[in-house]
Amino acid sequence: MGFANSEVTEAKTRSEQAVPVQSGRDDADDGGNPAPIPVKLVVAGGFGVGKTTMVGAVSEIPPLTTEEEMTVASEGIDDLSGVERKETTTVALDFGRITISDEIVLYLFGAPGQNRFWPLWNDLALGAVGAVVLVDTRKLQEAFASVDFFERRGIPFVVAVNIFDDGYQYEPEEVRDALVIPAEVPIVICDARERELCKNALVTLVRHAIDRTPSGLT
Ligand SMILES: Nc1nc2c(ncn2[C@@H]2O[C@H](COP(=O)(O)OP(=O)(O)O)[C@@H](O)[C@H]2O)c(=O)[nH]1
Ligand SMILES: [Mg+2]
Repeated sequence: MGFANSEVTEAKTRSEQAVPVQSGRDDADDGGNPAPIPVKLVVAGGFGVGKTTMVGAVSEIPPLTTEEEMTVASEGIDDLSGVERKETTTVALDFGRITISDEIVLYLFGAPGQNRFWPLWNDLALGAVGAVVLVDTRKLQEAFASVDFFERRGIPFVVAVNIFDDGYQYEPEEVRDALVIPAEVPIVICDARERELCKNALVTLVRHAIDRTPSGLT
């Protein structure tokens, strides 16, 4: 929602240039097994929805995160409603890695949620096979921009509803209706702190992306 036309045009041009992630299959480890395919995924969503938490929960390497203490400088700029206990904020991105099979290793890029970082999202989306849009049901409306971003660029995405303790627990189909998510887009219930639930969201995304690609990822 609310993207300037010029930005959308530029992003479309860029995504047309994006080279689908392939690669690696010719490389072999010492045992002669093909190297896993690297797959780039983006973890997106509004400010404080749990992106950094998710990347940290699933990453098998220490997640690279560019968190900074929030300062008074962000007062009145970053919307802290619903995330009053949040003390740090991602100023560039989160990065993590998770191997989901012998054949596929996922590289996760957590996007910074504040509106002022939108220009960075275009670069993060380059070459991405898909995205997880994390949703906080207490602030559903904040998901619209992320959903819109990936829809406009034709990047496959899944919606992961991050359950917060004080949030109303909607059924996935209620979230689909509220956010006008197309029927083919998977919606999963998640807890960004739980590795297995996050992994499930990522596997669901990879399957969805493969389904959407006529020749699959290989
Ligand atoms: N109760 C609950 N808290 C969460 C969950 N995910 C994240 N949090 C907390 O919400 C705050 C914001 O999360 P963070 O990952 O920094 O959000 P980001 O801005 O999207 O990267 C942190 O204090 C997290 O500990 C969740 O699934 N449940
Ligand atoms: Mg963050």
